[in-house]
Amino acid sequence: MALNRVIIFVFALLVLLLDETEGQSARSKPDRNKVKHVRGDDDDLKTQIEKLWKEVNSLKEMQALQTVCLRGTKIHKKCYLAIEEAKHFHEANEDCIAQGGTLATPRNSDENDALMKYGKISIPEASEWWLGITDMVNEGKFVDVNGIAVSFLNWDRSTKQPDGGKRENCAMVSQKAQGKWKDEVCRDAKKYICEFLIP
Ligand SMILES: [Ca+2]
Repeated sequence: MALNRVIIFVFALLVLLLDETEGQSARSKPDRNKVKHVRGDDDDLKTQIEKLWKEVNSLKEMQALQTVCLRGTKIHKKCYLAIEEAKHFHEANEDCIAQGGTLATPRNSDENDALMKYGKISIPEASEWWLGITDMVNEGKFVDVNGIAVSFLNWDRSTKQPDGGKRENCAMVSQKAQGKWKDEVCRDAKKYICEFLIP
């Protein structure tokens, strides 16, 4: 498993670094410059260890999202995780990818309902949030973030959505419209929910 390999690599690196520092200390005569130098190395080592430790923890968290969904909510073999910070569509999409997922993309009305329910509880103050659906490449042809056409669409027909033409190319789900979708300017800042596929 990728995470295990990373952890083994990190510890092997730590052992090597420690070994090198100890070797240096043992060989050094205790003159002041050398002592200062070794202390400097110790500080570097400490910083590197802290950095590596943070990376291991973020990898663990990423793996947890994709396996047991510790944070967020598991629905229909997907883990949904609401993100409190409002972002442009592209930044939101990149953030989800960086965490090992994508922007939430409901594939049927069950998933859409589940997503709405979770959104209402986890980010109640947000009346709408981004979906991983856009028509920025071909106007009117809505695709997921991998560029694949989506068969389930849930536009708010009561307000004639999507109505933004070439100006609005990113889809969002609206709580006010009971889970129906609207197209919106992609540079608008909105909260969002990432989804992670889990077994
Ligand atoms: Ca459009």
